[in-house]
Amino acid sequence: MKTILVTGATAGFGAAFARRFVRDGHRVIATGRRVERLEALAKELGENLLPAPLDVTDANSVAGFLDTLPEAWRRIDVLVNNAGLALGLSPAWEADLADWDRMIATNISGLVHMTRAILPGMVERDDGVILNLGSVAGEYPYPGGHVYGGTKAFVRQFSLNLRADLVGKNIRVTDIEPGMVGGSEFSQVRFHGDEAKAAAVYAGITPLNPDDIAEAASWIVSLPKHMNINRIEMMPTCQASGPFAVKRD
Ligand code: NDP
Ligand code: 8X3
Repeated sequence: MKTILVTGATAGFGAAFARRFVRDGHRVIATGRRVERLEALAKELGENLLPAPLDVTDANSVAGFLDTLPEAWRRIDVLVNNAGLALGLSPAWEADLADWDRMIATNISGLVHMTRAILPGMVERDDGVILNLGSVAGEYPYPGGHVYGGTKAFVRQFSLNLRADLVGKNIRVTDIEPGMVGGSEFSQVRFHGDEAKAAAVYAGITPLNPDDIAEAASWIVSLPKHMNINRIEMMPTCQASGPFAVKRD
């Protein structure tokens, strides 16, 4: 049984990870800002789910987080840096700077601070797995992707650079890079609660769903210590990369 810390477990992938890991026989520390959702998850999953409210953008809370946990839950075997968001899809020159700042604070600073808080214990024990939620947006540009894609490119390179420091240790790092995934709150958040715009993203397609991503995470966590999956990129079959955009007169 591993102790798995999941950030952003109140919705989407994070809730699916919590359910899947508990089903796999592990125990999960579920974090996020919406406390009532964490409590509902604890009620659903029982004693192997510890609800622990945390805003990853609050550097002091992140730095002191381990000390707030019951003693028996402080040895983190797996860190899932899942909390993240996209905000807006308008062209860069019209984008809201506050949206850009919040994406950077959550997807980059939050993830980096969580990693810095948990990694020393893993190094001390020479044992651990870090799963970072990147995205195909970190690899393939698209209009309106500007800062969101930039944050996910950071997540990919940070993940690979962590491995460069950790070479030879039994600490594995994977960047999970999904394409379109429905059934989470990702698009509602991106469009600031506009349900019609969010629904239009998945109209007429069968996207991946959070359980598909949890399937990959479950597999990675189950692998032997000598195996590191550096990156795993996945898309629904209705999605593929396109040609370069060329503007002709
Ligand atoms: P959701 O919006 O459904 O879930 C996001 C989670 O992040 C929520 O639990 C939310 O919890 C949490 N969160 C957001 N901000 C903070 C914060 N400051 N502190 C703590 N938790 C926070 O999105 P998804 O499940 O779809 O996305 C999960 C991850 O996967 C993200 O990093 C996203 O970028 C990435 N991803 C998503 C894809 C998709 O198509 N859905 C594809 C590729 C990658 P709360 O609000 O309660 O704090
Ligand atoms: C989420 C996938 O294509 O909306 O990271 O950026 S996409």
